[in-house]
Formats: sequence, structure tokens, C-alpha cells
Amino acid sequence: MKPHVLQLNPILVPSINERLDALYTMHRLYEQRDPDAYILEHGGVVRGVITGGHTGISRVLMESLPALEIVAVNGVGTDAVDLAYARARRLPVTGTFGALTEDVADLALALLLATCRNVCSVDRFVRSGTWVRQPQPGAIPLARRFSGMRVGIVGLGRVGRAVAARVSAFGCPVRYTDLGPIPEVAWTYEPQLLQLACDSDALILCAAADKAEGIVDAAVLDALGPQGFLVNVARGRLVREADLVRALRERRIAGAGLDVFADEPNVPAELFELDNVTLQAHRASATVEARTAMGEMVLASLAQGLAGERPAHSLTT
Ligand code: 8YV
Repeated sequence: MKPHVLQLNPILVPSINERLDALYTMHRLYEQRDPDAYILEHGGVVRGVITGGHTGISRVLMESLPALEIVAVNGVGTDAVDLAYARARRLPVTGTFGALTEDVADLALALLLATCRNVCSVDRFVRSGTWVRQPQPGAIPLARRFSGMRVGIVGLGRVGRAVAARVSAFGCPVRYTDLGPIPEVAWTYEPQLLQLACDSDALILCAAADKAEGIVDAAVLDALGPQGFLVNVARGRLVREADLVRALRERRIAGAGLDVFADEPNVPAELFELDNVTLQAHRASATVEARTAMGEMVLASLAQGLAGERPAHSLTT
């Protein structure tokens, strides 16, 4: 009898889904009209769960799965997983650490470059036919040079380090803040986020959100200042979103590149009117290469967990 696995989010790689269907009896909750009724009917036989980083899994759902042996997160964020409950239940929760690092770092760089060079607003200027009507060079404001910017990184985990390596290649001096200094890295540690913002031309958020809700507020944005840029490829809840919208509208910061938001997919509509913000739809890891590698790690974790082994990438056991 194939083990029963509950899937909370789609995996966008057909070959991974084919292997899941071959190995397991799959229960795709996101396809169900009445998920609660579905869990009542099938929850008792579920031994494994697959979820997404931004979806996670609650204590209530884990409690309704008495036979659960493993939670495999198709992602690296665990801020939406009740880790304390999983630990208490000796339930392995795994992540796809390392599989998406390069892709998320690439998008962070793309968002900063697109924002400081006005790539999207000028793209709209051209597509709308405005260039034909306003061919004079002065019709488009001068942009800002990225190379050499002072970059501050919030959270120097895998993604943060990959971003630091990328911007260093552009001649950017890098400083970072985190829960503490990281001895093995050469970049300068700044204990205070406010001071880091003050000393940076661009602040890039790469931190886990578990312990950092709302750390980027009006004070931090004002420290970054009217020439400063913010990039977020981590979690929307790291930022006080209303403060950010106001700072962008009032030009108290120069611009922002945002892939994540406090209440996805609901992006504050005020941002749609602003030309100093670049918007994405939580796509940082959404490449064929990353999602395939993530899917492979999910398959490996499920196999290990359901074989009663301690999964290699378990955070809780
Ligand atoms: C994915 C993420 O969008 O890794 C994370 O925590 O949020 C993203 O990589 C998500 O996990 C998709 O499942």
C-alpha cells in the first residue's frame, strides 16, 4: 500500500509530480472544494505532508493528522510552520536549503538594478508610446548608479551571502546585520539595523522572518533616507508595510524592489501608482532549475522520513 501524502501547495515541475504519484497516494488539498471535510475524511491515514514556504502548516492541521511522520517544506522559510509543536511531537520538518539560494540572490540583484535604473518605469514609458510623443532626453529622469553602492544586508544566511558575493563583484562595499557576527565571513558586521540603514545606499532583506517581524519601520526607512533603496526577497512581514508605502509615496526613500508582501497576493494598491517601486509576485525561487532541485529534496526528505530515518535536512529532530 503506497503511503498517503497530503500536499498543501502545487509543485510546478511535472516530473516531480509524476514521481510523487508513482511513490505515494497523493492528497492534493488545494484541489479540494471543502478542505476541512477532506481532512476529516482522509486525515487519519496521512503519514507525510508537503507544504510551501509561505504556506507552512499550523498546529491545528498537524493535530488532525495522527499518523503524521514528516513535514517536507518545498522552500526554506519556516515562519509559517509551528516548529515548537513539531519539536514537541518529535516530528521532522525539512526544508530545501541550498536549492534556491542562487535564484533568490539573482532576483534580489535584479530588483535593485531594475529599481535604481528605472528599468520598469522606462519600459512602460516606451511601451505606452510616450517616447514618440516626448523624445526629448529630459522627459525621463536620470537614474542612479548601482556599481559601488554601499549595500547593507539584513540576514547573512545562504541567500544573504550569495547576494553579498554578487554585489561585491559590482564594487559595492558590503556590511550586514544578523542575530550576531558571523566569524567566517569577511564582510563587516553591524549590530544595529538602524545604523546599517544609515550607512547604506541599498538595504537588502534576506532574513528569516521567524524572529524579525516588523523590524523595518519608519525609523529604519528614514535612516536609509531619500537616496536609499530597499529590496525584499525574504518575507513581507519583516517590513511595516504601511510605513513603507508612505515612505515611497513621500519619497523619504528613493525606491524599493519587492518580491514579498505582508498579505500575499494582496499588494497595497497605492504602490501601483508609484514609479519608484518594482513589484514581483513571490517569484524569487520560481525557476525551473530551483524548483526541480527543491522537488528532488522534498522527495528525498519524504523517503527518509517515511523509512523512519532522521531526514538530512530536518530542523526539528
Ligand atoms: C517558495 C519560499 O515560493 O522558500 C521559501 O520559503 O517562500 C519560496 O521559495 C515557496 O516555498 C514555494 O513553495
